Amino acid sequence: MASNRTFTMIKPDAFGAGNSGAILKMIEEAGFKIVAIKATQLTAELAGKFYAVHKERPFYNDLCNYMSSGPIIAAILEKDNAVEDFRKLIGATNPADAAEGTIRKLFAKSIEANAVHGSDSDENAEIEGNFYFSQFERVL
Ligand code: IDP
Repeated sequence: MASNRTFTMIKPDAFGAGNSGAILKMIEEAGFKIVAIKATQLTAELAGKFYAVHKERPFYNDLCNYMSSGPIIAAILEKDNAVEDFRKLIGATNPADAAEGTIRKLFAKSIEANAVHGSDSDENAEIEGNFYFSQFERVL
């Protein structure tokens, strides 16, 4: 059975453009409950740990620099079928390919500065949520 939680970040481009509130509103209107949330900023080293799975990809260093270039919002979201439904809500990695009405279509600037992160599996949602939040910083 699919887990009912996923993990998201509002990335530096969207935070910096003042779109965090509009994005969180879309998330809640799509039926997700925010069960943990914080504003924070990654160092390049921490971004490197978060995205370690992409270490061999050509965009890895740029991605780590970009993700540490400004504040972000990290959050854990709850809904039935959370991982899959949230990936649908955010749209394709490249905003040029993202469906109309998706968060990335509306707010992303480029394939790198693409407004939001969404976990790609239940296992990664758990790992990524634990990267940012202790048990005391989330709804049980
Ligand atoms: P996803 O975030 O849609 O799951 P991934 O392939 O896991 O996409 O890539 C992680 C992040 O790395 C993307 O959200 C984006 O910020 C960045 N990224 C992915 N592909 C590229 C690329 O070709 N050039 C630059 N940045 C990229």
